[in-house]
Amino acid sequence: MKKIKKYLKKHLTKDRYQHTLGVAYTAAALAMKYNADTSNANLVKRAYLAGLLHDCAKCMSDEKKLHICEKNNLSCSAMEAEHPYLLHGKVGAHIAGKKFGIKDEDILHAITWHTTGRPNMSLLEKIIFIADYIEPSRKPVKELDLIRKLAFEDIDKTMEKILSNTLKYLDGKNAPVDTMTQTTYESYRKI
Ligand code: DGI
Ligand code: FE
Ligand code: FE
Repeated sequence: MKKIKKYLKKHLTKDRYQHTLGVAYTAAALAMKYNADTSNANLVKRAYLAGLLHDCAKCMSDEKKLHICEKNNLSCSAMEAEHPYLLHGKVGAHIAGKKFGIKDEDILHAITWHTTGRPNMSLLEKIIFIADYIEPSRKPVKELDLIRKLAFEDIDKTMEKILSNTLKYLDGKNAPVDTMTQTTYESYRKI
């Protein structure tokens, strides 16, 4: 954990590091809430660790992200090549595995999919996706207080709400939507 924090302090801006700690603690709190039957071993600690690492590649240059994908045979869609910030999850998971020896697939998936989500997410994947959106230092967005409350009441409804808001936000900016973000939204709308 010390090595990870040292790396993050070095490679992230101050604000991004602050956000990272917020996501780690928020994810741990959500894990406490949703691991009621304690069937998911060490969920709180794993959520904290995934939260710490989720944006570890966020402050890397686009060139470097693309270079890491190319060198390590990580798939890169046309959309991702054109908007390399969409790759920070995938590259982050790669760093978590290679540099920090994380082998827990669920943690690696949670890091990989934290920006777009994906259908049929695991509990840990949903926790990281949601914690990323609601952590205390996240800049206020529409209905954030409502979403923060909902996050501790109904995890799938929260997924739907966040995805719907993200799509509206992207539409308002005329930003291109990754097919996975759209597909994930459709899947949670049906639940
Ligand atoms: O890295 P963070 O800022 O903490 O959070 P994030 O990894 O969830 O990235 C958030 C941004 O990603 C937010 O501005 C919305 C954007 N995003 C999510 N899905 C898509 C997307 N941007 C585009 N262009 N297309 C998407 O499908
Ligand atoms: Fe991110
Ligand atoms: Fe984040």
